[in-house]
Amino acid sequence: FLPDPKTIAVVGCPFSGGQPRVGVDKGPIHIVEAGLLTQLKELGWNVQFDGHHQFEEISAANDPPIGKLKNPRFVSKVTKAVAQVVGDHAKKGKLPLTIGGDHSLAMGTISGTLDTYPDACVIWIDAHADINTSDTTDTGNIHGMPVSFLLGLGSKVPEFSWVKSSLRPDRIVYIGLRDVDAGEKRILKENNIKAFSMHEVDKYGIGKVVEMALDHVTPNRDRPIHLSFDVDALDPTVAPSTGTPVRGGLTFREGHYICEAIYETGLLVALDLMEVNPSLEDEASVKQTVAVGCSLVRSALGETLL
Ligand code: 5AB
Ligand code: MN
Ligand code: MN
Ligand code: MN
Repeated sequence: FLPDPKTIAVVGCPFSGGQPRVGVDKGPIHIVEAGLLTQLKELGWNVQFDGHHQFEEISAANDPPIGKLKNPRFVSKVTKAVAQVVGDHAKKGKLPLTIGGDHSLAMGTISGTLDTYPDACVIWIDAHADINTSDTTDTGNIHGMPVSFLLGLGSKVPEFSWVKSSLRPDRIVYIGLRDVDAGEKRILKENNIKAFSMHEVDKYGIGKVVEMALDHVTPNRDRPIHLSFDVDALDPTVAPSTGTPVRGGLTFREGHYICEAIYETGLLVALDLMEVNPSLEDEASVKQTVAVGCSLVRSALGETLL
């Protein structure tokens, strides 16, 4: 889908309004400072980086909850701008790499992808399903909801009416789930959404799971793929510095294998790396998590072991 010379447009999103823990907004700054852009150039990509995405804060005082949703105007404004930027890059034939920031940003990134490639499919790597609706959420944190907005589920929230809600339930697949709320389990079942939890990863092995996931969303291997990778899909021993760690996650190799296998399809058109929080845990953990984030991205963009 991408014309030569192949170009990555890096969109750094220092945004944390979709969840309560400070510091996840520093994720993209650390990842870029760790040298990711040079590493991608070494893989043969043209790399375009126009600086981290700038936005104006909306203070909590001016942004009271809408229903249960916290910081709704701020999240809406930032993710809408991100949708525009990602969509613009994609329409110019570039591969947008969005570095978060919290996972509410995926409302924007995937809206931008769907606007460009209406038949795109989504591969969502996460400990969580992020499919709470404005009705089912217990926390009100929007980083736990982007998928429901993209599928058009739950009560409509006018503030988010701009979100592309055209994603079909059979065009998304999950890998890595292990902390799914009761209401989310119901939504997954009711909408027949394919999900490979850590149970299936244990049972079948990651190679088979990725193959089954691809067979589900792109049986003929012809649809554009948007990969949204929440670093908390990895086990906390592998990626400790993230806001919502859950034990029993993907190993270092399982995470990288997913990225390598998706790159090999030649169908990847957009990539998100989300939820790295450099203010959590000790310095060594931060370094480790940032390094793992960079290497996941390299694997998804063509780095091979041999
Ligand atoms: B993340 C929880 N389901 O809705 C909620 O890290 C957690 O982007 C959401 O996957 C985790 O708040 C969101 C309890
Ligand atoms: Mn998560
Ligand atoms: Mn997530
Ligand atoms: Mn998280």
